[in-house]
Amino acid sequence: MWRGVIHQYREFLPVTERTPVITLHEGNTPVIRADRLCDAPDTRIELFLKYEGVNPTGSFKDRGMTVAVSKALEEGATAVICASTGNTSASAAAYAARAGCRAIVVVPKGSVALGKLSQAIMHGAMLIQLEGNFDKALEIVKEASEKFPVALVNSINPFRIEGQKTAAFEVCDQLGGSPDFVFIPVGNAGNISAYWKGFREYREARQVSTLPRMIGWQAEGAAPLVLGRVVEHPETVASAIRIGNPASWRLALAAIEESQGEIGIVSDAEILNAYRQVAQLEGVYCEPASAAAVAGLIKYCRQGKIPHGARVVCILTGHGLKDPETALTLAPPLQAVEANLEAVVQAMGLG
Ligand code: AN7
Repeated sequence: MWRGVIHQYREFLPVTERTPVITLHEGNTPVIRADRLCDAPDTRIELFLKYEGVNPTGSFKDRGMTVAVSKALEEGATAVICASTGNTSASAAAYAARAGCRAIVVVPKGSVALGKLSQAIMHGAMLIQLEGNFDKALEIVKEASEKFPVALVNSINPFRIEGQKTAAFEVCDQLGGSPDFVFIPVGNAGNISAYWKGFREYREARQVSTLPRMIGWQAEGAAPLVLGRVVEHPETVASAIRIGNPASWRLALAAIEESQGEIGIVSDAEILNAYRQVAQLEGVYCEPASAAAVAGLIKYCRQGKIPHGARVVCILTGHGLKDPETALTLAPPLQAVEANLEAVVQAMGLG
């Protein structure tokens, strides 16, 4: 039985026998071969989708949350707090529920996808909507955690990064070696930093002999790392990465530089196109933020920037069901037909 990332990768994690392990058996997500998405006549790449959307709460955040909440509990915390664009709050709420401690989640009002809000509510978190964006929320919870006895579980908590690096170990274990390229969406920049740490540690431990290039992607209206400056009013259809002042700024730039990678921009139109393409060509449903990496991949492939035969992994960070509202905006208004064969045949375009 798979028992979660702490059990699986214990020797790489800051836990001891005294750490109470709070797990939902996260991790062990599939790498799915994808042959249609970047199909080009002259360049064949070996593409895999790391489907993190099938984690217990539907996103990669569970990997970091199992470690952060377990350590918080070990240190005697009775409440955890986070700022979130949605997925962190869903994950914190679930793991806190399992640990029997309180969760306080602070989210930007009106810009969290419905699935994520419903999770925070169902798991019994205290949900505080802020008249302000994610960056402001993060500032506030940081200060709150310094002044009150609540443990911060955003990715500035190093235990979060420790847990999230297990995704890199898994990719290597599943592929039987390191990939050549990793495509990944970047918001608060914790995940790209965590993957790079994971790949490096796995090589140091001689589990793999090479390292991938880290290729990060930001949305056009929320691209501080690409622009090299804070974005005061970040905007993008991908609400999960609507972040203007990423906490792991320096770590992310180091990952890109050390891996001889790159960080690029994709537009909302490119994100929505990729969102649909990966669902319709590969049968894999991810949320818009994850599609930013897919959009980057499609762009990169078109530009011929990936060598023939390269092994590429694209990280699909969250499940499409998190944000059904965005999916529905892509379809014409749904209409019903009369309940008889003729009406249905006509609707099929065969009448
Ligand atoms: C689906 O939940 O920041 O660069 O508060 O939900 O590590 O921030 C979510 C981020 C990518 C970006 N894909 O990862 C939050 C939050 C999805 C996400 C990202 C997020 P980071």
